[in-house]
Amino acid sequence: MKLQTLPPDCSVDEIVAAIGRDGGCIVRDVLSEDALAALDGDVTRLIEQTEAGTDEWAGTQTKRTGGLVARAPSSRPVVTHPLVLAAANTMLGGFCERIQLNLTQLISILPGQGGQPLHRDRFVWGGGGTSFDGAGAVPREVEPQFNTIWALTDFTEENGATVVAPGSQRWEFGGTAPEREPRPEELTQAVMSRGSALLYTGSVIHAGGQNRSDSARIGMNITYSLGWLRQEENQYLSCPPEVAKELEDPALTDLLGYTMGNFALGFCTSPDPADSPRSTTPERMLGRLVSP
Ligand SMILES: O=C(O)CCC(=O)C(=O)O
Ligand SMILES: [Fe+2]
Repeated sequence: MKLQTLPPDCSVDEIVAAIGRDGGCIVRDVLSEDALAALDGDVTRLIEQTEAGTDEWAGTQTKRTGGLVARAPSSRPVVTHPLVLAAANTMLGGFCERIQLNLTQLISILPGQGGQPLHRDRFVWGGGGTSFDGAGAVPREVEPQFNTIWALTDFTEENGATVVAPGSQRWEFGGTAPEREPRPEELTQAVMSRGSALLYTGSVIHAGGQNRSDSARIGMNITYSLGWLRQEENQYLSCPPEVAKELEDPALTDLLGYTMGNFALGFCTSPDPADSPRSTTPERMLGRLVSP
């Protein structure tokens, strides 16, 4: 069974329907040539500077490069892509008042890298280690995460296009439910052209593919989560206040977490002895709101 591939002008409803059914879908050719060229500039440099992983999970023939909002300005409009954000808000909005950026990571799978262990990304919030369980502290019925992998090279069967088990987001898991490993015929690969995106939930079973080709497969993994969960990539360290306050798009600053998650979630106090120690909001601390 294959994932549905939607055209770049598809609607949010089409995306949500496809993900509801299969756990993921591809939207083809979303990024313009200009956006891709800008990304190439940042990405090539950053990947060159990155060492390969040290364990089976990260991949010893895989380079993972994070902190993209601060270090790759070309990633910023991708993080705030309107179609993706609308789909993420639709799928997660029932479980939180505000979604947040969860992770930014270039994943460059080098020739010779074997397949990554199959998993549900939601396992990070507990429940199953690197297994398929992943219900953990977040109730099974609550979808904590909305994920994207943007193809910066073509994704092919040979070079390690993401492996997905369509429909596995609906399989029983968590609590006492037995883990079920997908059978080979239940797996497909997100074969897509450069500039396309794989969109998928935190509950669908998937993995990075094996690279049997002679060149790298480069994807940009950008994920979002419910605003009341701990972010997988610590955005306050990866994009600290002095960088965040210079960002042009307030929507991006909000996504990083420099805003209130709801009326009481995420307030703060200035560490500067010259400032008042009264509790305040991230917006005020970053100088985005000047009133008291
Ligand atoms: O690189 C990929 O295609 C998927 C990687 C992945 O699933 C992960 O690192 O959690
Ligand atoms: Fe994953």
